[in-house]
Amino acid sequence: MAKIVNSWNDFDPLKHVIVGRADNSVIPNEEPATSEKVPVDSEMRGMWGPRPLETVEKANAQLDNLAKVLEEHGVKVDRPTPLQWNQPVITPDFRTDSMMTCMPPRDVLLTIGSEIIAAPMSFRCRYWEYLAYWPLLSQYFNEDPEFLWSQAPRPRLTDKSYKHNYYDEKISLEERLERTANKDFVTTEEEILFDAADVLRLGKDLFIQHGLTTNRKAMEWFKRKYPDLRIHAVNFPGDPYPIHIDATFVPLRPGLIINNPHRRLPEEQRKIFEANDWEIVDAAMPAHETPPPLCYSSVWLSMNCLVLDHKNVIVEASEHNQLEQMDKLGMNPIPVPFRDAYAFGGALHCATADVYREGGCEDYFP
Ligand code: DAV
Repeated sequence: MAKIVNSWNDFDPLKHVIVGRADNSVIPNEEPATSEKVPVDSEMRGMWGPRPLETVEKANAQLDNLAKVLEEHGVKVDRPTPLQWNQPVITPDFRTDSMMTCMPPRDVLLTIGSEIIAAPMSFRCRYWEYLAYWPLLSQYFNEDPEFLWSQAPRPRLTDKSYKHNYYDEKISLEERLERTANKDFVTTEEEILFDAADVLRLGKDLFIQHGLTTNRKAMEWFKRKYPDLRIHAVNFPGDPYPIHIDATFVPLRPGLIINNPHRRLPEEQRKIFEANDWEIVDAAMPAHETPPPLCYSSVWLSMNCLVLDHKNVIVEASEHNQLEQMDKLGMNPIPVPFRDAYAFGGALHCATADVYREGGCEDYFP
């Protein structure tokens, strides 16, 4: 019996990680609050069905290569077991016609110390996604006597969990930004909802983005679950589609964090970083003007990097501005091609979930 699960942040030396798989991925059909999360000018609107096999194969080739690079850097890599995602989700409360994928593990699995929590996601199509990781978590449970295998309260996702007709296609960008600033989002406070990728872990402090995929009730749940940790709600008023914190606010090492210059952390919320001598640096501009085809995310996946330790960081190979910035910040960037996987749910940080990083629960903001 050995310790398998341990991770308190995104930058201590990475030793064991889960890398997603694109097999059987589906573009889910519309359900409450999905169209609100897809940008109005996106080619994805109204589109659904199994993703073209050729794109799945290309994504898998890059995911396999990422796994290989990680192994070359001494990181153990595990892979999920994809389901046949092209099946309906039926519960006593709703029915939706398909599931999605197990490509972005970061959205689903949240590692805090020796615990991994499956998130209570707000998408109906992602209701069973955690099952792809259950064989791995079962194995960790059998082998690591300290591993805490957890599941946040499962949401019912009835119609009460969403504001209906909240955004119509005519809403202007200004109105959207105003809603973000007013913390007025498409999901309601009916029940606890969060995606793991909205939670930024920095030891004793969790910075949680309040947005389209995470609500206030989730913050309250974290406060009660972890009385020894400090929970901070953060929001980024420049983001018209606030989904996940990892293309917005990305720590590189203790004391250094990059922030999306279009989604700057408000003055009030910067204070805790400044008071503790953390440097918040504007992230470099993305190298691309548009995301790749059939991709939900923005060009800011450029900053969605995977930090291996306080020096080494994996950055997408075509993101030359970001690669250069890493170098200037004293990091050693390792370029890995990954754009073919973006459409399946994100970049290098999204595509992984921590199992083991060295180090413990530090207090960076005493
Ligand atoms: O900028 O589109 C992507 C985050 C994916 N986990 C964005 C956020």
